[in-house]
Amino acid sequence: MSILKEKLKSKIEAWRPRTSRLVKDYGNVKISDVTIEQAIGGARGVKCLTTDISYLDPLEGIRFRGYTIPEVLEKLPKVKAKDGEMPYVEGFFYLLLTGDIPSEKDAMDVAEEFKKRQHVPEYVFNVLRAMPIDSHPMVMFSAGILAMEKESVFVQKYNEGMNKMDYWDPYYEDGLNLLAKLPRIASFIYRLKYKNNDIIKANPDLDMGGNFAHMMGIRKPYDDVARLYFILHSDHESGNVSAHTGHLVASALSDIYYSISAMIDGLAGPLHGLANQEVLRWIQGVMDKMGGKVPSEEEMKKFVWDTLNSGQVIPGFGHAVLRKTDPRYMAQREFCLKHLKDDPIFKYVDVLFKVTPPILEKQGKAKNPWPNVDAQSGVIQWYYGLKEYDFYTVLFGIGRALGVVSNIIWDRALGYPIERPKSVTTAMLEDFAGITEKELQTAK
Ligand code: NMX
Ligand code: MLT
Repeated sequence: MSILKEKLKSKIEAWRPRTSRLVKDYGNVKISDVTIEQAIGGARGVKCLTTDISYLDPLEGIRFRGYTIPEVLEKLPKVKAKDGEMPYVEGFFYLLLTGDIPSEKDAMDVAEEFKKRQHVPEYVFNVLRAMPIDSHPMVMFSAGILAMEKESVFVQKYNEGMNKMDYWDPYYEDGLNLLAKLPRIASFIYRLKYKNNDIIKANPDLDMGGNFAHMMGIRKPYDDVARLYFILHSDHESGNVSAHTGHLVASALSDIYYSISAMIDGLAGPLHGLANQEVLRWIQGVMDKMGGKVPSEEEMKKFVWDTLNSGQVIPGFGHAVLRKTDPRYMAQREFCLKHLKDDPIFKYVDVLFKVTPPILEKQGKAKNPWPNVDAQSGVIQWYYGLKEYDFYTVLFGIGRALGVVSNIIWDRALGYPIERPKSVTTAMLEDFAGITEKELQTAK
C-alpha cells in the first residue's frame, strides 16, 4: 500500500468515531435556521454541509486543512527547489487528503503514484477527436472524463458486492487514476483544438505541474504557474456549485467519473468558474475600444458603469461568501507584481482593482464589491502565451478536481448518505409567512 493510502486509512479509522458520536448523541442539536429568502435564494448561508478539507471564512478567505495560502506555499515541500518556487501539487493533494503536511518523501510517493496511473486510454482521444472542433473545451473535458467511466474500480467492486465501510477504497483508486490523467486529457484538448492537433507526448519523469506545462508546449516558468494555479483553485469548502455538484452526484454512489464530469459542468457557468474566461473577454472588449491603450481610471469607470447599466455583471468581482478581496486574487496579484508588473493586461486588471469596488458599492447591489480569484488568473495565463481564453476554466477544473476528489473519498469513508434536501411549494411559503387567501386575491 502507498504511503498516502496507508496514512489515509489510519486517519479515517481515527476520525469515524467523531462523526458517529455527533450523529448518535448530538443529532438533534440545531446549527442553522432557514428563512424564506434562503429557501428561494440559493440556500445562501444555510449550514447544511460538512467538510474538513477546507473552510472559507468570509473575512479571512480560504484555509486548506487549517492553513492559509501563504502558509501552504511556504510549508509544503518543493521537491526540487532549484526548479521553481512553488510546491508540488502532489504534496498539496497529500495535505488535502490527510490533513498533514507531507515530508519530501511523502510528496514524492504521491508523485510516483500519479506517474503510474497517468496513461490515458486511446479511446478517450478518439472521443475527443470525434467532437466538433468548435465545442467548448469544458464540454470536451467533461466528455473525456465521462468516456472513461467504464474504468471505474468502484463499479466493479460494487457489482461484486462489498461492505459499505470499504467504499472509500475503490473511490480512492478511481480518484487517483482520474487525477493523474487530467493534465494529459486537458493538454490534449488544448493542442487538438488550438495547435493543429500537434500533440506533445507526456514526459513520465516530470511532476504533475511540470508535465502539464510540457504537454501544453509552454516553457518555464509555466510549470510553476500550473502548480500555483492548481493549488489555488483546488477547494473552496463544499457549498460552491462545482464542489457541491461533485458531492451530490457521488452521494448517489455514482462513481468518480460521473461525479467529476458533473463537477466540470457546474464549473462551466459564467457565474462560477467560467468567470475567468469572461474577465479576459471583457478586458479584450475594453482594449479594442481603447485601441490597446491602458485606460485612465476615469475611462475605466465609464466601461464599468456601461456594463452595469446594460444589466450585466462585472466578471471577477463579488462573491456569495467572501466579504473582502479573495486571498487567491492576492496570491496571484503578488505573482504578477513579481513577474509581470509591466504587462499591459496586468495594468488593465490593476486599474479595474482600483475603480470597481467603489462603483459596486455605489450601485449598492453586490454584497461583496471586491475581486475574486477569477479577476486575476487569466492575465497570468495570457502573459505566458496561453491566449485562448475559453480554455481557462479547464485549468480551474484540473485544480478543483483535487479538492472534490478528496471530499468524495472522505464522504464515502465517513458514510455520508445520499443527499436529499426537502423542497416546499410557493403556497407553503405564503402559509409560513401568514399571507391569507384574501391578501393573495387582492394582490392579483
Ligand atoms: N457585478 C454586477 N452585479 C453584481 C456583481 C458583479 N460582479 N456581483 C453581484 N452582483 C449583483 C447580483 O447580480 C445581484 O443582483 P440582483 O439583485 O439584481 O439579482 C446582487 O448584486 C446581489 O448579489 P450578491 O448576493 O452580492 O451575490 P450572489 O451571492 O448572488 O452571487 C456571484 C455571487 C459571484 C455569482 C456574483 O457576485 C457575480 O455574479 N459575480 C460576477 C461573476 C463572477 O465573478 N463569478 C465568479 C465567482 C468566483 N468563482 O470562481 O466561482
Ligand atoms: C469557488 O472557488 O468555488 C468560487 O469562489 C465560488 C464559491 O466559493 O462560491
